[in-house]
Amino acid sequence: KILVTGALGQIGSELVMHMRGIYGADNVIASSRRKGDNPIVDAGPFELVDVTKSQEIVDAVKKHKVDTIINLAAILSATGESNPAAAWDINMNGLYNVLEVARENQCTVCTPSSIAVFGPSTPKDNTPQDTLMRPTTMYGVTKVSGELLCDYYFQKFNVDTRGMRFPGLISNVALPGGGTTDYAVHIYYEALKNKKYNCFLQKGTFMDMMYMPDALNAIVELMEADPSKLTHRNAFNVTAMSFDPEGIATAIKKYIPEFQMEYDVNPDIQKIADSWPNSLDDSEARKQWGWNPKYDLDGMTKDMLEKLSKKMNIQY
Ligand code: VAH
Repeated sequence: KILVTGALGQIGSELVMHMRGIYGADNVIASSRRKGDNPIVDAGPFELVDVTKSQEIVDAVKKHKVDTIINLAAILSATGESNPAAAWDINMNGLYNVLEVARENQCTVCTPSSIAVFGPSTPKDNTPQDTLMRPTTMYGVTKVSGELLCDYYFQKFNVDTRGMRFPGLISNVALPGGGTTDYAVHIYYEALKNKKYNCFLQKGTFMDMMYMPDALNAIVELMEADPSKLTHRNAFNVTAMSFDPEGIATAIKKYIPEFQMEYDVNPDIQKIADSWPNSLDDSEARKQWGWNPKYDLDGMTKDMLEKLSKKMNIQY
């Protein structure tokens, strides 16, 4: 049985449905610290779990005989800069609680990391799997610490922990919450609604990105990977594409020729984006567990616009 924490967030909203399609609805328990009006809550097993409250994790694990925890509960980079204490509490104390429950109940744990583990002193192009990681955001600090904590629980207590460093994730089901890469999601909604988008990052800000279907496959494939082949655990570089605002605007114009891009740079978010790599080297993930993304920028743009135009009932 699989417990997904933070299941009503950007990744969780799709991962729960994806995993229920593979493993059966009753074998994937969605959980979140509040119910919200997400259809997932009534589509299968759901538990109220606040990862900062260890007993709530224990209760869900024991009630459902959970053997795998996908820990998605987190505060993202931009929100984390405006509330660093909350980011530390949920991202670190929450992770610690999950790992302790996993140790006592023999659960496997997947906690996604992020390109946010890298900082200004990290090589920016083709960033290696093993390299300098001195992040300058609280989110990044919790993600690099989280990677080290997960590896510690693997080495010291033999808890089967695995993770991947996700780039910006683009999806059309649930909106992301307070990420630096969120512009690449909002731009598609705005392109359909207003045929223009006012971007908070400047031209030439290259970052790694990935379409959500590839991210969902990454989690399942890593969790199903043969452990004897994994020489890394937390966490694998994974990417599918790298683009800047002009790149995604050009991709959209292929389908919406009248689309206009404007710029109103947010210096705080620009600072975060500038501290991250331009492109990752994800050859270790490809070698050790067969990582192989399907969507490039054009394929993602075509699918995003098709899905969103149906969802918002807007033709283009
Ligand atoms: C964020 N979307 O922007 C997340 C992610 C790499 C970016 O960690 O904070």
